[in-house]
Amino acid sequence: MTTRRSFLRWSTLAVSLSPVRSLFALPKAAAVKPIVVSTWDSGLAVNAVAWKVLKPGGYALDAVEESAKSIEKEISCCVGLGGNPDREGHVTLDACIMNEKYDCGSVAGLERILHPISVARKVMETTPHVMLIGEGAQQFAVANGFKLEEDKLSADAEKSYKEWLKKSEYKPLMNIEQQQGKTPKRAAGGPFAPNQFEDGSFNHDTMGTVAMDAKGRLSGSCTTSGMAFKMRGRIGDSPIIGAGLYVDGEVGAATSSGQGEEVIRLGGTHLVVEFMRNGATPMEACKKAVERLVKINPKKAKDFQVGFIAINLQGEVGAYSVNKGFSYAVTKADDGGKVFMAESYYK
Ligand code: SD4
Repeated sequence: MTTRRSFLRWSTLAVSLSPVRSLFALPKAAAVKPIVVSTWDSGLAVNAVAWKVLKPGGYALDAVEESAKSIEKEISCCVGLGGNPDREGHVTLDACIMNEKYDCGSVAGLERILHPISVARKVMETTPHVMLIGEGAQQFAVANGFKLEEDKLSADAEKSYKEWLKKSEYKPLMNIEQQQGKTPKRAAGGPFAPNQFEDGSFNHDTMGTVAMDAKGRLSGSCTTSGMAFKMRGRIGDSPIIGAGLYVDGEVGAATSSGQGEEVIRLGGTHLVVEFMRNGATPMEACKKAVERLVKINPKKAKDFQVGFIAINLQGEVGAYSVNKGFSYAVTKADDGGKVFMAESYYK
């Protein structure tokens, strides 16, 4: 039994040993930086754009904006105006951005604007608000010089929308390749997301990017056209700070992709960052957040996909998903980048 006296004896000893321990403590490994991590195989091409900013010493915030823009303008892809529409045929975009000082900006349900991520940054830098939606967001964009694009679906989106209209069934089985029974075009580094399938159809993808620059400043961005054939007005996790993206300059950054509703009710990326604050590595933090998600969804979790990626101030990387098939790209130290398959709760 520990008596008060023996406790005091041990604690005194521990205190007196601590300078000795710190004398022999291993020096902390230098942080890996700059570094950039993005969701999906298509994250590799996106990282390359961020790297052009990070390598010469640029700001992580500029890097994650530029990288998001590079995929938003990829009209044959599923982020940005080329993406699938809502069930009434409108493409509505969600995006947010955040830096290491808790500055953040977001737009949701934005139509006919090519770069929602840059509008989100404008909201962050020039307004007293964090989030603008729909018509107001579009008005703000136009007032700030963003061009109003034509109201038109991309050829791919038009094809899948017509196909979808035949049954009009909303069934987002995202990235669970086994269930879809289709082969993904997994062209690492290519412009296509892994859930564009050989037959040309695709489900939605979100580009989430987290980066740390050479000065150790963290930032993140998240951009998407949201779930294919969603209800008009539906907003997912991607533009919601703390759900689709969270950055804490003292801890780390995280972003997510997948079924937005599930991420929102978990407060997903904020949770990942809080796990890191309490000592978890990015990998452990992503895993713990996914475990929590499964715990609150014991019956449903097998049928939806959510994946988290995270980095911390040491430049350690983590990723974990509910179901198989969530990939992510890591670029650091001028290594050209690499795509990894995240571990998943259901194997
Ligand atoms: C959403 N999280 O709108 C987004 C969709 C997504 O891969 O991530 N797709 O809910």
